[in-house]
Amino acid sequence: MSSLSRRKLITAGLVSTTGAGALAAAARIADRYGLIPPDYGGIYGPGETLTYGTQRLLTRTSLAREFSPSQISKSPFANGRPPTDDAFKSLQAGGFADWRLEVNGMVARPRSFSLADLKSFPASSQITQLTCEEGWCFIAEWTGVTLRHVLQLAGILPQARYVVYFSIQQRWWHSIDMDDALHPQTLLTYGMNGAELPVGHGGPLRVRVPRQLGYKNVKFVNRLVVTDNLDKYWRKSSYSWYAGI
Ligand SMILES: Nc1nc2c(c(=O)[nH]1)N[C@H]1C(S)=C(S)[C@@H](COP(=O)(O)O)O[C@H]1N2
Ligand SMILES: [Mo]
Repeated sequence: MSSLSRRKLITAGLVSTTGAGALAAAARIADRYGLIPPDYGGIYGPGETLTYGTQRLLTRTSLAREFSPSQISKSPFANGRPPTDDAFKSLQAGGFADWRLEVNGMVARPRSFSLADLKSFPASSQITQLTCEEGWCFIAEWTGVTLRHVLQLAGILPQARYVVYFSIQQRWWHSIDMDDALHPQTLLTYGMNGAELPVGHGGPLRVRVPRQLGYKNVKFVNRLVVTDNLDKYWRKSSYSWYAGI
C-alpha cells in the first residue's frame, strides 16, 4: 500500500469515525491489514487496536527523536537493581567474556554470539531518550549493533512476526513486531555515553527500542526468539504490549 492510500485508509476508516460501531469497523479494517496488536482481547480491546493500528499506518518507519551531545543527562537514573546471583557475579568478574546471546526460533541458522562477536559487527550510536511509564526520563548515547543485523545473520523465516527478547532476570522479557525489530534505531546495546554499558543500565547487553516506553527496553538480554505467535511468550502486565511513543 502506498503511503497515500494508507493515509486515506486512516482518514476514512479510523480517524473520522466515532462511537462503538465505528470502533468495531476500525477493528475490522485493522484486522484486514494486519494491524491487530496481540493484546487485542485484553481489557484495552478496541482502544489498543486503534493506537497500534494508527501508529503502524502512520509511523511504520518514522524515527525517534535524536538529541545533541550537550543534551545527554548528567546523572541518568538506573531503575531497579542488577542481578545479585553468583552466576551473574562470576560472569561480571570475567568481564562478561562468557556471556552469550542465543538467537533461535523461526530462523534459518540458530546462533550464539559472544559480546566480542557483537562488537565486531557494524556499530550504531544514537542519542535518544529513555522514557519510563512512571514519569521520568533521561537522555543518553547508546551504542550497539542493530537488532536487524543480528536477525539477518540468523536468517529470519518469512512467516516470522515477532521477536521476543529475554533477560537473565527471569521476570523480564518482552516482544516487538517486525517493524520495530527491523527498525534502524532498534539496537542491542553494549555501550552507553562512550563507555561500556553499566550493569545498572542492563550491561552487558540491553535492547534499546527508542520508539517505545522504558519497560520494553529490557536489560541483561541473553536470548532472542523469533516467532509468529506470542501465546507461548505472553507476559502478563498491567501495561499494554504496544508502548509506542
Ligand atoms: N531486566 C530488566 N529490564 C528492565 C527493567 C528491569 O527491572 N529489569 N526495568 C524496565 C523499566 S520499567 C524501565 S523504565 C527501564 C529503565 O532503564 P534504566 O534502568 O536504564 O533507567 O528498564 C526496563 N528494563
Ligand atoms: Mo519503567
